Amino acid sequence: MKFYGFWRSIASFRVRTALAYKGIKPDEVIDIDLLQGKQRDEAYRKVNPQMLIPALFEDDKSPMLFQSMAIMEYLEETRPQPPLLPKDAFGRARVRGLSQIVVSDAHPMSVPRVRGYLTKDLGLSEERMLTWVRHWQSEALSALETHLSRDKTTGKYCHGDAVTIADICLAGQVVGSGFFKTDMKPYPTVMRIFDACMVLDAFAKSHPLKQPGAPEKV
Ligand SMILES: N[C@@H](CCC(=O)N[C@@H](CS)C(=O)NCC(=O)O)C(=O)O
Repeated sequence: MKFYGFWRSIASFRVRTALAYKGIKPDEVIDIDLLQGKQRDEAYRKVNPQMLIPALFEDDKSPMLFQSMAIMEYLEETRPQPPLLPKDAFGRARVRGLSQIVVSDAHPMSVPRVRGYLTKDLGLSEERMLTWVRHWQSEALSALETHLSRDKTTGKYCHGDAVTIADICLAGQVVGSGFFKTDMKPYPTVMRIFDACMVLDAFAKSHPLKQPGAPEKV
């Protein structure tokens, strides 16, 4: 298995955590340095035409797997134990819905290509761009907090007492929000679940700041 990622990438953190949770260790991990814009190099464009990480290859003959949600679902289908989705359809829909608040609605607002477009193409100051990022992060965190604090299906983790893809997405949202110094005080349920996740080995060792080349803090 070959995994393309980068320490700072929250989408890579999601897939890295799912791999670790399922006890899968890629044979090869290739860093695509987002801070140097390496995702746009011709060599990586040939791997993933969208010029985004993560990407995963099962083996030399497998197709390129792309988009973190699709990759996590692929891992769940091919390695069902330990599960990352509930058994019932309502539960799976809730877990996917919580995940999509992060993956579809919030995360895209803060990725390098969007931040670069806001500052370089549209001329926003760094401060205004950060206000944009924090705004969309707060919207997602607020939606997660409301869901998680009012739903009876919330348990130790986002859905009951077993880790799911929603917890992986929540953890990425919290770590990503930390990178941009978004205020986390209004989200106690999100933070309670984050803390419960981060004591688990799969989450702790997959943390962006625990990866080779990462700084001690950002
Ligand atoms: N929806 C995608 C998002 C992938 C994504 O945006 N990855 C970021 C890093 S977290 C990236 O490669 N950004 C490069 C860029 O914005 O130029 C997924 O979940 O995999």
